[in-house]
Amino acid sequence: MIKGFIFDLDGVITDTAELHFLAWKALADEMGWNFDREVNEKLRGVSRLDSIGIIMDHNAVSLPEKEIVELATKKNEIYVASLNQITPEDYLPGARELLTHLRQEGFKVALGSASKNSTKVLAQLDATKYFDVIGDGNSVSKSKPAPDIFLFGAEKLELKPEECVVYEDAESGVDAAKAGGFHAVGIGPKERVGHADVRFDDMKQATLFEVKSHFKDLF
Ligand code: B16
Ligand code: MG
Repeated sequence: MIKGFIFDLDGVITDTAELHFLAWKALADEMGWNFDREVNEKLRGVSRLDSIGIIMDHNAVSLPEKEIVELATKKNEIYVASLNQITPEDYLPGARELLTHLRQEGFKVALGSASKNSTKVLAQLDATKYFDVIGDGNSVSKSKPAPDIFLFGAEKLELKPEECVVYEDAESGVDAAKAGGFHAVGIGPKERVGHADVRFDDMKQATLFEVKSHFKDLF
């Protein structure tokens, strides 16, 4: 029986990818590093420190650990300042409707994001009220594709993985959901999330009705 839903944040509830891009771009420009939207796409769902690692690899740069952490912190300050521009108008189309529907139907709901800034993003969206549990980059140490963040959410919801549906837009996020034994809903193109149990192009299509139709024996 499916009793709960666990949502990734960036790319599922709202699109913070553009703000991450602008913050990484500001840092990269300052450092004289090459960074574009194609490289930014590789950072989808990836933790902050792993992200700077990908950007440095792209530029064939290596630095001492302390300096890497300082630069990632600098990017984060730029990013966090930019979060003030997020408003309740900035849900991805369909996301608020789904969260409202799940509340009405009495499902348990958790967040399962890699971001350490998720509470700020949820507050800006006025979305905190939709979640029983917040699991984010501060909750576990192993990031996706490890299943830890979703296992954390399920445990706090007092549900087993097979009782939960995970919504993810990142390849590593779908890997994490499957590794944990969750039912995975992929949001995005086949090349990225085609390995999910069911895939939709966007959140507008990923309604409770559609998900129930797909997993019909489990509801
Ligand atoms: P922070 P998600 C991820 O969010 C983003 O997709 C990824 O680009 C970012 O690096 C990561 O959060 C960490 O974010 O720097 O705020 O801790 O998709 O897991 O909700
Ligand atoms: Mg995501």
